[in-house]
Parts: sequence; structure tokens; C-alpha cells
Amino acid sequence: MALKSDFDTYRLTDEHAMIRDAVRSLAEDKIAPRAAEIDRTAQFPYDVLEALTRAGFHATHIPEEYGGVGADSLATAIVIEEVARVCASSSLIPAVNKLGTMPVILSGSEELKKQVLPEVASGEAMFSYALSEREAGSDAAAMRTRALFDGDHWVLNGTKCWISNAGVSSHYTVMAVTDPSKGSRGISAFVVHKDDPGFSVGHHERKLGIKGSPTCEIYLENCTIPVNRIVGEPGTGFKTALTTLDHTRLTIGAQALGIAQGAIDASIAYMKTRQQFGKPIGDFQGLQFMLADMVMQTEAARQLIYAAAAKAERAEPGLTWYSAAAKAFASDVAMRVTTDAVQIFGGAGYTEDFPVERMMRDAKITQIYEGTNQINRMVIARQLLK
Ligand code: COS
Repeated sequence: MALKSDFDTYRLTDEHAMIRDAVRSLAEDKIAPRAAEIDRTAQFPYDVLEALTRAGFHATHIPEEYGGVGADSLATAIVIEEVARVCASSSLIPAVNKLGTMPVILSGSEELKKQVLPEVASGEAMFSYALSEREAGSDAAAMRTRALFDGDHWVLNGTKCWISNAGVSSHYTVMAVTDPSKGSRGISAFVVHKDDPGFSVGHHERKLGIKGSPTCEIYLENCTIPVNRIVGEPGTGFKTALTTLDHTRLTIGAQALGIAQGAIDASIAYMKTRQQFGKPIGDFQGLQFMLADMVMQTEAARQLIYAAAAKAERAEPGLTWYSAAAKAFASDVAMRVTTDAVQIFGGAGYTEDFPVERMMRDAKITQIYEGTNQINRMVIARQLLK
């Protein structure tokens, strides 16, 4: 047996490196100059959506057979990372499209896939994911939204909350109870369209960060949808929802990673130019140690996320804990790194004149959504102790 490693497995392929270069150039050219304004105005950036769509980066994960580019999990993570490096709000375009469509990709009928995925691939449609409710956040299985079969249609009633890109998306994967006697095995998943009768969107939540991505409640009031919009069999919706999160928690890790990298890049530039005591502040060892810690932690997060993406691609059984670990680790890192970046900038870092205060606010959500980091730690421990 040859004791030689295949070192190519430990670096990005040329294709992945090319994708990174292409997204970075688009992000710096078209998105970075808009990031502060998107944050200040809290408006969804339709121009960014258009630029991402034109370049094919708005929903890279859609398979080729449904009109997409069929990028693998790693390539999609890199796209989200690079967009988040300049604008976390904009990175939710590819991230939420993936979150919303994964239930259909994983469990939907061929008919449903053909019906909805090509529109997302072409950029005509965006897709959100509706699991949480006011009283069913971490305890997602406690949801109250009901779906009843009336003989011809599914009729949904209930309110879903914290829906990212609500109002902008045309499609929503909605989890609802179809059999209350069966607990989480009585939950089913459905695709709801914005024009379905009985569907409406609430007001925009006023948030700390990711302000360019609307977060709203959605209301289902006798919302009536065709029978073929159920995703998979009745009763499989909770499993589909959690398997989806196995694939997408790592993408939130990628978003956190991008935010951290953006804060590091801004810090390095500032440390080289800002003068105090007659020299650049980068000459001071106290700040050098801070920077070294920021980079060490961020690079460790990067390795964990890329490995999680490779596991997702290979459909490995340990993906549940690994993806949760990638998300929890990277988001904790992003929070520490962006807080340290504000510290390095001093008073200037606390103002809107520099991007690091926005990055610090944007980083916070990555510790909360797609499972709080406490839930993610529980997911990790449960799977390992099982
Ligand atoms: N993939 C597939 N199935 C899974 C799964 C996974 N990763 N994790 C659990 N399941 C299955 C279990 O096997 C169980 O199935 P059976 O009843 O057939 O045995 C079922 O799902 C219920 O699992 P469990 O009993 O563990 O569910 P709980 O209600 O205790 O809680 C947690 C599960 C807390 C992990 C889940 O509710 C969760 O992740 N909450 C956070 C939700 C979240 O991330 N919200 C953010 C939404 S996006 S912003």
C-alpha cells in the first residue's frame, strides 16, 4: 500500500477556483459599492439580483436537468461566501433560493420539480422556506399551521414567521400539520405560490442586520392549492425540512465565513494605513495578535465548511452533525472576528463610515437562523450519542 496522500483532495479544483474568481470580481464590481446603501435603505437589491442572475449565481444549485447550472455544494458555498464577503443581505439571494428549493429537490415528485425548478433556474422565480412559527421556533415540530385535504385541493391555515425574502419570493415551501395525532410524523411539506388564493405577506420586521433581505410573516387563510403541490408523501414533511437543513446549515456557515473574511480584509487595509504614534497601527503587536487570531479562526471555519460541503455532495450519513458544526463554528467565529474588527478600527469602526459595524450586525443572525447555535450544538451531541 502506497503511503502517499492524494494532495489534490486538499485543495480546490481549478473549476472551484475559477468560480471564486468570477464571483469575487462580480461582487467587488457590482455589489460592494451598493452594500452600505442596501443596509441603510433596507431595500431588497433588485439590481444585485439581476447581476447575479445574469452571471448564473442566483441559484447555482439547481440541477442541469431543470435548467440550472448544477453547481455542487462546494461551488454554491463559495458563491455565497464571496457575495457575503461584500454584502450579507445579497448573499441571501442564492442562500434562500437553495433553502426554499431543497425540499423539492430532495423529496418532490418529478412533476413538481419540472413545474417549479426551471423558473428558479432562469431567475423568474425566487423560493423561500417556511418552517418557523411564533410559538414553534427551536421546537419546530410544535407548529400549528394546518393543511386539510378537501377532496380536490389542499387547504392551508396558519401563520409562518421569520420568512427570509418574503414578498420577493414567488414560491414558498410551507410545512404544515396534516395529521395532528402523529406529532412530527403528521407534518407535510407544500409548495405555495404568492398568487394562490388565501396567501398574503405581513410587514417587514425591523432588524439589526441583513436589512436588504426582507423578513416577514406569511399568512395562509384558507389558502387553496392544487393536490400535486405536496412535497413527497403526507407525513414526510418534518424529515424533509430537517434533511434540507442538513444541506443548508453549511451554507449559512459559508455566509458567516464570507462576513468574517470581509471584516479581515477591511482590517488589514486599515492596519496598514491608519497611523498612530508615528507608525501604522499594524506595527503594534497587540493588534497583530488580534489579526492572527481572526485569520486562524476564519481559516479553520473555511476548512470545516468546505469539508461539510464535500460530505453533502457525497450524501454521507454524518452530514447532520457536520453541517451543524460548520454552521455553529463559522457563525461564532464571524461574531468574534467582526467584533474584533470594530475594535481594530476604534471609534471609526463604530461609525457607518466603514463597513465593519454593518458586518458585526450582519454576523449576529448567523448564530440564530437555521437553528440557534444552542440547537445546533444539541443536534451535534444527539447524533454522536445516538
Ligand atoms: N434528517 C432527517 N430526519 C431527521 C433529522 C435529520 N437531520 N433529525 C431528526 N430527524 C427525524 C427523527 O429521526 C425523527 O423521526 P422519527 O419520528 O421517524 O423517529 C423526527 O425527525 C423527529 O426528530 P426529533 O425527535 O429529534 O425531533 P425534535 O422535535 O426533538 O427536535 C430539532 C428536532 C430540535 C433538532 C429540530 O426541531 C430543529 O432542528 N429545530 C430547529 C429548527 C430550525 O433550524 N429552525 C430554523 C428554520 S430556518 S430559519
